[in-house]
Amino acid sequence: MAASEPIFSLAGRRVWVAGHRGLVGSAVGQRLAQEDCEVITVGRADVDLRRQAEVEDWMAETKPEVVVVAAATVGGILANATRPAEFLYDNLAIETNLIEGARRTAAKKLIFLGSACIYPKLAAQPMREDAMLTGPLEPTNEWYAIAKIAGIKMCQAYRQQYGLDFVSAMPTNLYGPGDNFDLKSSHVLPALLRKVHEAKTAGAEVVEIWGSGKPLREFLYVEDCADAVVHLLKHYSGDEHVNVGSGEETSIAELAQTIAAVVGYDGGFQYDSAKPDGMPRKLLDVARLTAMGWSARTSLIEGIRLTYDWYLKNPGGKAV
Ligand code: GFB
Repeated sequence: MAASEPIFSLAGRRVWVAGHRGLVGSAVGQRLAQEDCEVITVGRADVDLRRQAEVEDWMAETKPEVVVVAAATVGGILANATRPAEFLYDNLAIETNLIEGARRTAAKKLIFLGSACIYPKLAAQPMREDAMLTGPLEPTNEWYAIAKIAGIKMCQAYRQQYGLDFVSAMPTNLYGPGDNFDLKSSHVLPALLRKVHEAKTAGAEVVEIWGSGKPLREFLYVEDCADAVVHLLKHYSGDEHVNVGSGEETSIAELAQTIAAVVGYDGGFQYDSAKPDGMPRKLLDVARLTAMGWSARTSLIEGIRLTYDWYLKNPGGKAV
């Protein structure tokens, strides 16, 4: 479907991308370079986003007109399950500081980025936006989910009480250049890319996969996500959060095969049942975003190729 006329113009606006060094934030910054706006950022050493006074002072000084809340403490299933306090505290602090800061400085627009883990563990699939808060959460990521649900509710409350144009987008599992390849804290896609690459290089015959390999996940290339964020900034204003996904799913076992094909690894896989599976299935219903004239462009295999190219040029997955 073709996009309608924008309802919000970024032209000439000062846009703060909070979390500009992260996976999504850096892609959003690059995507915004194509728009006629000024992107502003601040490093962690100058402003700790968990400290309200530091955030409010910086915002009072720079007065961003548009705020992209891409800053968050994130990680894969193990990081989420083993660092519950950090995932809850950091994310609640960051979002409350940024949303309240945007109110104080009268920002014209704010977009809050959440995650598909806000939906109940056993939500009907594909998951529609109205499935939020209809059942118990997946225990491995409930802390992160609670923080992200609070962020959505804050945007709704600020719209209601102050009439501010604050919206929320819920991306599915993201991956791409600049991802975290640290095996203890990363998500599955970069983890398997690294493990398969290292197995190929070492001539190893087996790569270990956590869990049963049966869970289904939807993956979205991060540059597509950044494009959707800009689309929503320009085309969306409303209370309800909007799902951002590719609309396609794959099992973890199939993902491993696809990664093996891209890397050129012909060894086997072994499943570690001591590790958690997490959500059995996590596919977003993207009908609302599609109706707004946006859909994903990058196929999973193409996105994995682009990510692998980046990984090879950035040893260990650290940007050089
Ligand atoms: O990507 P992932 O860590 O997060 O794991 P979730 C997805 C699936 O891949 C799980 C399996 O079933 C993992 O057990 N998996 C297999 C692996 N091998 C590996 C591996 O080597 N590393 C990792 N990390 N997984 C997270 C949430 O859930 O998704 C967050 O914890 C957030 O809150 C994020 O929502 C997007 O998709 O299970």
